[in-house]
Amino acid sequence: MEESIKKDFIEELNTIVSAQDLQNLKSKYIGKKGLITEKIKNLGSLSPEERKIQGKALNELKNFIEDLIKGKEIEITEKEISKSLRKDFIDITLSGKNYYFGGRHPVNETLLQIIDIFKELGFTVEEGPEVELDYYNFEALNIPKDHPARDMQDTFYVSEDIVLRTHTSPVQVRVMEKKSPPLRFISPGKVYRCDSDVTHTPMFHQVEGLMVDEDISFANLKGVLVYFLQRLFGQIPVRFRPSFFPFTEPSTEIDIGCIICGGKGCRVCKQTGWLEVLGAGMVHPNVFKFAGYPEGKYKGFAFGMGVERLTMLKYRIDDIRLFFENDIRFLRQF
Ligand code: 2U9
Repeated sequence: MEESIKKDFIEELNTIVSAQDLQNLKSKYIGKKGLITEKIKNLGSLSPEERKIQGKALNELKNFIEDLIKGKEIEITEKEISKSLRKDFIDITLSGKNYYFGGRHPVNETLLQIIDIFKELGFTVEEGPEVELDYYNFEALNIPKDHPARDMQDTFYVSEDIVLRTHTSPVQVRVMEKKSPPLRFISPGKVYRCDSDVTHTPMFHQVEGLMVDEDISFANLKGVLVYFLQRLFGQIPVRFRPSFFPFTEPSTEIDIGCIICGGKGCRVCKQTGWLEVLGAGMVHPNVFKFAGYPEGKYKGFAFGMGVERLTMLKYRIDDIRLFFENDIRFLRQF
């Protein structure tokens, strides 16, 4: 009797490949209502001698079945593990994905370099509105109503007396209204002019600067600006040419030796050997008058530069519009 159960069990066990089927087989033989379990329950109806012999045989059979099921369990688990290892194989020798990191826009890079140099010289940074009163953009800078710099073609008018600032100079006027000298600061920011070609865009960035005290001279202007240019471009030659701005007197435009041809003459410097990089001058007495400073007490120098122009020279870029196209192939070069 026990021998034939044993034989059936082994035959069935050999066909089993899944954990679920093994569980079912286990229930069939040694589960709560299993074949062997039922037989053990029925032992009570036998005589004491028979019960002893049958009980021993059934117990041995139960242990035998339990051992084989445990063995099969291990076999199935191992098979399943190695199957999933094969399926989820990761080739750690493959090269990884490339991630591209964002970078600073070249104009911003130059702007931050300029700010750093002036900060080292003790200048602070001041900012102001881009939509500005005509008064701060023109009037207070000694540019009266009929001045050619106000030409409709250059200025974006928002209304009769409100403009998009054409330079960051109104920031200096606003600071002077609030603070008394000594003053030493720069005003970086966006400015707007109705102009567009390879060297002009309707919006560009300027850094202007102002230093005012009782005893400021053109020598201070020269010292600060030559030092600044040689920090930004290296040990290049610098020259000053006389010029005119309504808000400075005397006024000057400042050139550096052409960094493309080394001064020999090329297309970029229009064969002159020089590149114009800064405008500057001693603050006009009328500008101090508008700021409400006592007449004759203070002197100061001011300067201005276009950040896109300096960036174009530094990186030898020949079309200003490239800065605003946001072509990733262009931007990745910096
Ligand atoms: C105040 C007094 C004086 C600022 C100055 C320039 C000369 C100048 C140009 C450079 C290239 C503008 O970006 S650009 O086109 N700027 O030449 N700017 S002096 O003078 C001031 C400003 C504010 C109260």
